[in-house]
Amino acid sequence: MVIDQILSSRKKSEKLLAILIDPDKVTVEDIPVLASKIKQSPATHIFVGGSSFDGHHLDEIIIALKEKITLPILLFPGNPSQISSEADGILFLQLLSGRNPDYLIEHQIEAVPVLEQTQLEIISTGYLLIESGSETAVERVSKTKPLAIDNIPYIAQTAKAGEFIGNQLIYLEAGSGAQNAVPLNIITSVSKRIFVPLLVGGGIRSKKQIDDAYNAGADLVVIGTAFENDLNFFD
Ligand code: 1GP
Repeated sequence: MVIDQILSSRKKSEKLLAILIDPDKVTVEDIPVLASKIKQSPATHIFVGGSSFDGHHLDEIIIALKEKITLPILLFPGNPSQISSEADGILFLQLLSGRNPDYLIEHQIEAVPVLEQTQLEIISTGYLLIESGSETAVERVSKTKPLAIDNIPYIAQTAKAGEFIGNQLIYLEAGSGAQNAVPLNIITSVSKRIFVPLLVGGGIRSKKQIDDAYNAGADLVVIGTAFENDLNFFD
């Protein structure tokens, strides 16, 4: 199980890295080159998903990836149309930072009949959108406001509530292509407060930022845009 691997890495203080592929921005023909670059990178996981993707060629993209790479592939869906039984698992997200019932429970209910037809490993993930300088796609699509960066106790408390609810992971998200990544003091406060693994992503553009996020307490860092814009990012 992917969650067991993540927990065991955390125990051993081994840091993890997910490359996020937005299926809206790639074609099946792009996958061989993309896959060989991922293979050369330090990535430990592949996430697939996007804020507004309609799911049209998702199976094909994942099948093409699996032909070339053995890394676990987790769905990171923006909506219930982004489910593919070809993946290994799904981050079953709850947007805890917002108060839009669609993203707190409605989409999750809608996804159940589809998920029941798959063997996907379902990983309950509390998802917290953090203020990052300007409006991001997640904010626009989910119609929710991010948590203010000056209210760290509230952010940590929200993450802890996610853990109490039963989330197996907590994800601090600045938003794809965010102007500013999640501040390091927020990563530290949240990581000290929770026992479940902490994922951090959004607006991370350099290897130093990745290391800083790890040192601040992130167990897994997610890189999307930086790799999308430069396939040699990890060279
Ligand atoms: C977005 O956290 C991910 O959901 C990755 O963000 O595209 O900015 O790397 P970037």
